[in-house]
Amino acid sequence: MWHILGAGSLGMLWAARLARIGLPVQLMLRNEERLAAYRQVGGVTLVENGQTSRYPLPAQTLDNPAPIQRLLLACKAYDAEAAVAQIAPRLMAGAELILLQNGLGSQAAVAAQVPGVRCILASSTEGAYRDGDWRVVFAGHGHTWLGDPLALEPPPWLGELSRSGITHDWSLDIVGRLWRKLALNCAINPLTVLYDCRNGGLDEHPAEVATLCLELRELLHTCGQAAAAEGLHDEVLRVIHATAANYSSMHQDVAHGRRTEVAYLLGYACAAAQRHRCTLPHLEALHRRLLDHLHARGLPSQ
Ligand code: NAD
Ligand code: KPL
Repeated sequence: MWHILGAGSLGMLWAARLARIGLPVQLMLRNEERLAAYRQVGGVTLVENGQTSRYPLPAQTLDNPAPIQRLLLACKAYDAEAAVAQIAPRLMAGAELILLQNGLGSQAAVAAQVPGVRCILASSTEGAYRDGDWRVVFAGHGHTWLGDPLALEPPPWLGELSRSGITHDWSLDIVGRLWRKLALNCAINPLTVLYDCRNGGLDEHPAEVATLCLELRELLHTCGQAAAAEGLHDEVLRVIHATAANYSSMHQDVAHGRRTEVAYLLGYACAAAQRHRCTLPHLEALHRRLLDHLHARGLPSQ
C-alpha cells in the first residue's frame, strides 16, 4: 500500500500514476472537511499531454488508526515536520518514509522525529501544478533521484515506480544531489523574484549570477560537497537557457501570494555558511534582499 500524504501537485501526480497500474494507493487528507470535499468530487484528475483522466482513489484523514508501512510525504518542506508528527504513531516497525521535499533541512528534522523508520530522500525535476481542487497538470517530464544517506541498498519497490512510468534512479549520493539542486535554486530563483523576470531574464545579470555561483561553490566545498560544486556555473547557465521562458517556482509562489520554501533553500545555505564561519557577502545580501521583498508582500520568511 502506498500511503500518500499531501494531495497537492506531486502527491496527486504520484498517486494517479501508481494507481493506474493497479497498485493500492491511499490519499491522506488533513481533516474531515477535506475528506468530505474530496468524496463529493470522487477522485483525482490528472491532465497529461492534453488528455484528462480521473482516478477515484480511496482517501482517509491523518488520524485514521490503520497502520502505515510505506508513506510518500508530498507536502511542502515547511509542513513536513508537523505532518509527520501527526502520523508518527501509525508508522509500523520497519516502516519507510519517502521524502519529496525540495531544499535541505526538512529531511533531517523529519528523520529525527521517527527513529527506526527508514527515510528515503528524493530530488525531483518533474513539474506539476494544480489547476483546480483535486486536479493536477503534469507540466514537465523530469527525473527523480532517490537515496538513503544511511544505507546503500535500494528498496524492493523501485520496480513499481518503473512500471508506473516514474522515471528514477537510485542515488548513492542523494545528499549531494539535494545540495546541487539547492545551489541551482539559490543561484536562479531569488534573482527571478527580485528582478520579477522569467529564468531567461537572468541573461541580463551575468555578473551577479557568476558571483553567486562562485560563493555557492565555496559553500559546497566548505560543507564537504565538492562533487556538487563541479561545473555549477555552467549548469546554472544551461538551466537558465533551457528554462528561459519559465517562471521559477519561487517566482510563481510570490506572484500567487503563497509562502515560499526560502528557509530550506537560501536560508539553509546562509545558515550552513554561518555554522562553518564561511563569509559569503553576496549570498547573504541576496538573502536579506529576498526576505525584505517577502516581508513587504506580507509573506513569511520561514
Ligand atoms: P503542493 O502545495 O501542491 O502540495 C502540498 C500538499 O500537501 C497540499 O495539498 C497541502 O494541503 C498538503 N499538506 C500539507 N500539510 C499537510 C498535512 N499535515 N496533512 C495533509 N496534507 C497536508 O506542493 P507540491 O508542489 O506538490 O510540492 C511538494 C514538494 O515537492 C515541495 O517541497 C516542492 O518544492 C517539491 N517539488 C515540487 C515540484 C512541482 O512541480 N510541483 C517539482 C519538484 C519538487
Ligand atoms: O527548479 C527550478 C525551480 O524553478 O524551482 C529551476 C527551474 C531549476 C530554477 O531554479
